[in-house]
Amino acid sequence: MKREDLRLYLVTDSTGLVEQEFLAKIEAAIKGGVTIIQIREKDKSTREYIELAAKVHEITRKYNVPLIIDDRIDVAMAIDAEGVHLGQSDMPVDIARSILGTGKIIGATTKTVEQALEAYEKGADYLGVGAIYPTTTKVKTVLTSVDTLKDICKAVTIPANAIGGLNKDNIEILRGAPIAGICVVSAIMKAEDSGEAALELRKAVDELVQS
Ligand code: TZP
Ligand code: MG
Repeated sequence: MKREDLRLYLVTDSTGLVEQEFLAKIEAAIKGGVTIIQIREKDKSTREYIELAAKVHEITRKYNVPLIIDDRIDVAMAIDAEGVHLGQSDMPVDIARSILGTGKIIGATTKTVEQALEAYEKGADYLGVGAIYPTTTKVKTVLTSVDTLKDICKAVTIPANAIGGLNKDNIEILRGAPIAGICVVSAIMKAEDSGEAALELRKAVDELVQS
């Protein structure tokens, strides 16, 4: 994967949205400037997860945007997604790599330098680091300081993204951290106009990362 692919990373949440709204939000967000999408579903059956992921993949393929599946290697393989994202309680990165091969993207959530080094050594392609701010998204997480984020970026040669409570008005805190981009859920999924939200975020993150 290219470092630039991580610039504006949308993690989806279909909670409270009917399927057509959900898919429309994703397409609008891509048009607005999202560079990579992760489907993250916690309450769906395997069948529902695969069906939804296939529909999202139809959209992402049209725009040449990589599709990552949270946690579920089986779902990623079922729809031939571009990759998976693994948390600290999910399948270890090296085992996922041996199943998926080198052609797929593997991302890992890490909150400490130690976890980051381990994910890197086991073959992760990129890291998600956070939560930087408290989040209202359904997730078990603790805060990670920007100093730790900077240390992680320095400790590994793979790209790292910041995640957690981020929006266009609060990412200034990340200035100077050598991140590849930011990951957001609410800032796009909860926006009335997800295309406009993505456009504004993309402008802000481009300015931040290139500085
Ligand atoms: N991992 C750490 S924070 C988080 C995840 C999945 C959720 C981020 O969601 P939001 O709405 O952008 O705060
Ligand atoms: Mg997980």
